[in-house]
Amino acid sequence: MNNRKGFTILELIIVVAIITILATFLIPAGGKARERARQAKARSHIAALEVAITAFQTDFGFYPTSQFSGSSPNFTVNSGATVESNNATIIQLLTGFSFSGGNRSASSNALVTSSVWNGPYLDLDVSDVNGSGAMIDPWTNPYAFSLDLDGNPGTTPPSHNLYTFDISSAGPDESSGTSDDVINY
Ligand SMILES: [Ca+2]
Ligand SMILES: [Ca+2]
Repeated sequence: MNNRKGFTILELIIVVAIITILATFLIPAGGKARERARQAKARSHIAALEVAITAFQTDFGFYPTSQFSGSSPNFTVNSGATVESNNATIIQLLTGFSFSGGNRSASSNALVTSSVWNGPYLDLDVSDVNGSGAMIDPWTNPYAFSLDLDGNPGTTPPSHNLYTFDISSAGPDESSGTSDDVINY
């Protein structure tokens, strides 16, 4: 009787071949599942942003922006202001936090500290924000925002939701304006 210990070379070759064949099928499937999960996360981020921005607008009468004047509780959008695109500004006004370098601190923005502010409208983890305080998508690129400030469809951006706001992620290819973008329009 053959008292065998360990593997023969042939057996090892067969095992390696089987693992290679399995990996060929499983790794792309795993990659696709991860990509689907990232896309789902981006869609859920945008849905949460839509709710948060709308709730802010309900309280203030305008979308989150640094282009305002007046004092609490009577704030108005600056005349001539047409759009707010600053991701970090919008995120600060929605969360009530100023994010910087992986830390967050309570915002001292006049809107946030006013009695009108009834947030946080959005809860974010520091991992959802980059070092400059901008909210990032699952591919670590900042979301692009265009929030209408003047109610005038003749002034764009926003280029799609003329009276409300456009939000977009560049998606898996990390390039904006392509078919894999995750958008609210
Ligand atoms: Ca406009
Ligand atoms: Ca894209």
